[in-house]
Amino acid sequence: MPGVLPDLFDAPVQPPARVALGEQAWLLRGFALPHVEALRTALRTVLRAAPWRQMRTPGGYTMSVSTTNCGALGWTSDEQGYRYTPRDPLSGQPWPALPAALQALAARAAAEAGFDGFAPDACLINRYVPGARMSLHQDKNERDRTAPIVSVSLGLPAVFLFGGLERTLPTARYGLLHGDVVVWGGVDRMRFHGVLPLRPGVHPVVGEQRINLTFRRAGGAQPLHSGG
Ligand code: MD3
Ligand code: FE
Repeated sequence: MPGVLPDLFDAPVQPPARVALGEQAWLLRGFALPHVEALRTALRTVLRAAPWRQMRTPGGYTMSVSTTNCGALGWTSDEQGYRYTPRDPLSGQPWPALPAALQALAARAAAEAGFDGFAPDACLINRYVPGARMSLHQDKNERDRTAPIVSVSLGLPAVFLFGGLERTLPTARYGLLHGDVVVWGGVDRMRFHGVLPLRPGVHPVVGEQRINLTFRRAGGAQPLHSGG
């Protein structure tokens, strides 16, 4: 049977491109890889106006991740609580704009996962250095819970915890790699989730850090038929 064995052995062993995390939650492996340079360029522009800062929690802790935002609304936290604001509290200025190319990337990822017409108005950007983590939580400050959330990972790999609708339910673990995108909405929108402490390392493009961008609909529901 000439040909058969070479074909088999030559076939690259590809991990699946789409992993179902839940009924309405998808991991899209490498979905953002063609857009890494656009993401890094946009990030540099955002950081000039709204640099990294470590937010305080209402409980009096300082978060181990550093954070910034772009878009009409940005997520902030201080002793008063968690909320979305139209201005950066550090500068008093509106958050930097959400670049159209990033908004389009988030919308295409959402559509891949079955959420058509996603129009994010907020992009929360987290920076993890080795040891930084995010404890198990739900994302519940967004007004529009019908919209999904789209997450883009850059840089060092992280172990992501994917739990249930109650804090005490068991969690599954997934590695999130440079260029991976996660989309979750619908019945999976309110799942508890977190990130284990980042392991030290050097990513060839991004260096000694992991950056995660989450695109959200934080304000009211988008008007139906927006844009005609
Ligand atoms: C949530 N960020 O900013 S996003 C956050 O990697 C946040 O920085 C994490 O949680 C980060 O609020 C995780 C990835 C993610 C993936 C799947 C989920 C979050 C999810 C499924 C359900 C709920
Ligand atoms: Fe979250």
